[in-house]
Amino acid sequence: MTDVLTPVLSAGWADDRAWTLEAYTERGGYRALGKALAMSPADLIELVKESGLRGRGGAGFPTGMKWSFIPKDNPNPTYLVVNADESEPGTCKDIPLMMASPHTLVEGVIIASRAIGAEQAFIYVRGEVLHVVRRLRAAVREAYEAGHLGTDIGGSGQNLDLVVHAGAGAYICGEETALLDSLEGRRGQPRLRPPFPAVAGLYASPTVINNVESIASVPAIVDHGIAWFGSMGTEKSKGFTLYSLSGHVKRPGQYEAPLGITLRELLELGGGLRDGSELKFWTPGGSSTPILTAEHLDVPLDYEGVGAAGSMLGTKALQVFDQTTSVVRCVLRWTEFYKHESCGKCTPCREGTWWLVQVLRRLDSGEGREGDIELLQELCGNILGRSFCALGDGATSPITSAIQHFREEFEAGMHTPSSELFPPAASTLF
Ligand code: L3W
Ligand code: SF4
Repeated sequence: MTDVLTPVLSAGWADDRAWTLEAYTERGGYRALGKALAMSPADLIELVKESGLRGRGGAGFPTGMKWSFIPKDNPNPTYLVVNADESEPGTCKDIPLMMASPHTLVEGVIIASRAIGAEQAFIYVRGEVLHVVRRLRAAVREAYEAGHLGTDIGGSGQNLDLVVHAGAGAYICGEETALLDSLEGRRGQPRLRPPFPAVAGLYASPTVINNVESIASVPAIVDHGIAWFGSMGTEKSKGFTLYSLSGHVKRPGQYEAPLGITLRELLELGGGLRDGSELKFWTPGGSSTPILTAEHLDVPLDYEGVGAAGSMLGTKALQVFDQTTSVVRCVLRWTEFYKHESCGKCTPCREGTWWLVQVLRRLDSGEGREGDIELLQELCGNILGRSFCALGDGATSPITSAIQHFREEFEAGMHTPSSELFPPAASTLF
């Protein structure tokens, strides 16, 4: 096994009152800010570009490159928006990070804002998690009082105001342009791209939107340098990251490790599968990424490795299911989620997810019809690539991949209910 745990973001999470400014400063917090304030914005962008940091929200887009898209001569203000609308099923890394060490994010926000020339930043938090909103607001208050936010930060001439905004609780508001609509006070629905937010985002002004973990990774890179960051991970997927391990495992939780670690290694860290469990299938990055099986235990969990295995690294939410789990029932649960969360803007996703649920429900209850598997595939084919945003595409991933790996379970759904094949009492999850 590689030298696995690399606690950087999660360092100090267990400390007494880890979330306070005092505790954060004691463990080296805001040292990177001092270094960043002594650097020019252009040098900061170059540093993050060269570090190879890629977006941790799902797409893996190079963070420094995104920052460099901000136009130099735009007369409008530039904004930084942190996407803290963590809602992808199985994904639970940003919330613990913000709860345990909100100042890591605040420090990252200040550094990123300096890099892109923003004097106003927002953290858009998922509406249901008011405890996170309170924790962040307390950290922002402390940062203002310490002179890390406000005017002339650290005597550098840098100004920054930071607002923590609570959404109303909708998965679609994690889509970056829907998030902007919501932040502007409208119903959150995706916008046409291009223009990308870097050109016309919040209030039609240049806007960088980054995931919580991406921004929170920046202070450590500034503090320790790009050689240190690049010493972890793989050639194209550099650094450390938070993997959310859940399901039929002994010790579910957040595991911070280099990109490129395998599920086999992470399971070892998590104490293995529960007694009596055998790995049946798993998601590498939440339910929007095609499922994988026991065959893929040694796939490197980086953007390239998971891609080559036919899936996506996504949010690195590793949901692990054992032999007691009905694939059909699990996929139905996920599809009900997508149907519920579909914003309704485009027909393939709005209508398609509804029909997918109808077909999956009858397969789950053992009342599937001849041709239902082909019908599911056809419906998915009409959603994938024809929807307005990634939610529609993501809704098809679990279905098409589950049919690919476990077709016989869908065939069984034409005569036998899932509950008979996989009695719920035998499973600890459903
Ligand atoms: C300027 C260009 N900017 C791309 C920017 C773009 C965005 C970033 C990535 O979806 C994935 C999705 C979910 N000029 C640009 C440009 N950009 N070209 O780069 O863009 P993109 O389109 O590759 O992805 P996305 O729209 O950000 C995210 C997957 O993540 N996912 C879901 C995650 C859900 C959460 C959550 O609940 N919070 O994170 C899981 O796998 O399916 O594929 O910033 O503007 N030419
Ligand atoms: Fe809305 Fe779904 Fe269309 Fe996205 S794909 S715009 S969520 S209806």
